[in-house]
Amino acid sequence: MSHRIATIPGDGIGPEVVDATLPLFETAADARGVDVEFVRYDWGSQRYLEEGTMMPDDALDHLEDSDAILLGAVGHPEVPDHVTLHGLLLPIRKGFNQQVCERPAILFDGVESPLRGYEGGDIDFTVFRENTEGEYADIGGREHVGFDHEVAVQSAVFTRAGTEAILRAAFEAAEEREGHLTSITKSNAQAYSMVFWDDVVDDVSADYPDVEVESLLVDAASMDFIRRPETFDVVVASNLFGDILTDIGAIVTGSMGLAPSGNINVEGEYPSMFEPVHGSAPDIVGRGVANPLATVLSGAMLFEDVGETAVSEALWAAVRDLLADEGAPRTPDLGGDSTTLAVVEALETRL
Ligand code: GGG
Repeated sequence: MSHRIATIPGDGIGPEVVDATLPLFETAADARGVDVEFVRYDWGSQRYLEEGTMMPDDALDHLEDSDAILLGAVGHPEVPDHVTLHGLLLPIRKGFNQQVCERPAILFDGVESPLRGYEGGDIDFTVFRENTEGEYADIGGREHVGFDHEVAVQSAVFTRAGTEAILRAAFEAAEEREGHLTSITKSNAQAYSMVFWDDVVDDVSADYPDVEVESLLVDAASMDFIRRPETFDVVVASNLFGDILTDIGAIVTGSMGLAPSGNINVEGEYPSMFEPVHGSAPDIVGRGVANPLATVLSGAMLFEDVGETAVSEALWAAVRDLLADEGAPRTPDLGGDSTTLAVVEALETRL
C-alpha cells in the first residue's frame, strides 16, 4: 500500500523537525512493507515576505489528493501572527473540514513533570478541541481605526453540526477508553454560545449512557490541569479554550516538544493534517536542538489515520523506549544537551 503524504515544513523550527523526521518515517514504514511518498510544499512566512501570500490561492487543490498532511510550524518574527494563522493553518483546517482536533497529553516514563510528585504514567489524558469554528470564526471588523472611539468586534460561531461533531468524537474516545469526559465551557459568562454547548452535551450524552460527564468552567479547568491532571481522561473544549488548555497539558507532561496533534476530517472526504502542538520557536531556530518527538508522535497519529497501525505503534513504542532510557539523547527542553539529529538517530535504532 502506498501513501502520498503532503509535508508543509513551514516556519522556524518547523523545517528542522520535519526534515529530520521524514527519513525516520520512511524507515518505520519500509520495515513494515508500507510505501510512502512525501510531497513537500515550501509555503509559509518566507513566501509571504517574498510574494505576499503564505500559500498559493489553489493550495488546497495541491493538497487534496494527499492521504494526509504533515505540518511543521507557522510563525515568524517579521510577520504578524494572525497573518500566519489565517494565511495557512486555518484555511487548511477549515477548507478540509478538519472539525476535530485531538491532542494527547501523556507523562511518559523517564520524563520529569514540573509538577511535584508526578511520575511517568501518572498523567494520561487527551483533549478534543473544536477546530473550525467557535472563537476562531473569521467574523468581525474594526471601525474608526486609530481614533479614540475605535471599535473592534470579533464574533464566535457555534453551529449545532460543528458542536455535535466534536462532542461525538470526544464521547466516542471516552467510551473506547472506558473513561470519563470533561466538558469545558464558560457558560456562567457566555450565556449564548456556551449554554448552547451545554445543551448539545446533554443531547449527545443520551447516546453514550456509559460515559460519565463532568462540566468545568475554563478557569477552573486551567487550575485543575495543574492541581489534579491525573484525574482527567478525555477533555472536550471549544477552539480557543482547547488551544489554551493543550499548552498547559503539554507543559505539565514535560515539554511542548513532546505534544502531538491531529486535525481530523471525520468523514474522510479530505486529508487530515498532523502537526506538533508547538509553534515555530524563533528563539532556537537554526541551533539544531529542537525536540523532534512531538513531530514523530504527530507522524504516529498520521500513520494510524491512514490505516497503518503497525507503523504508528512502532513510532509510539520507539518514543516511549527512548524516553524511558536514562542514557538516551535528549534535547535541552527535556534537560539534555543533544541535537535534534542525535535524538532521531537514537529512535532509528529502535525501529
Ligand atoms: N505546529 C503548529 C503551529 O505552528 N501552531 C502555531 C499556532 O499558533 N497555532 C495556533 C492554533 O493551533 O490554533
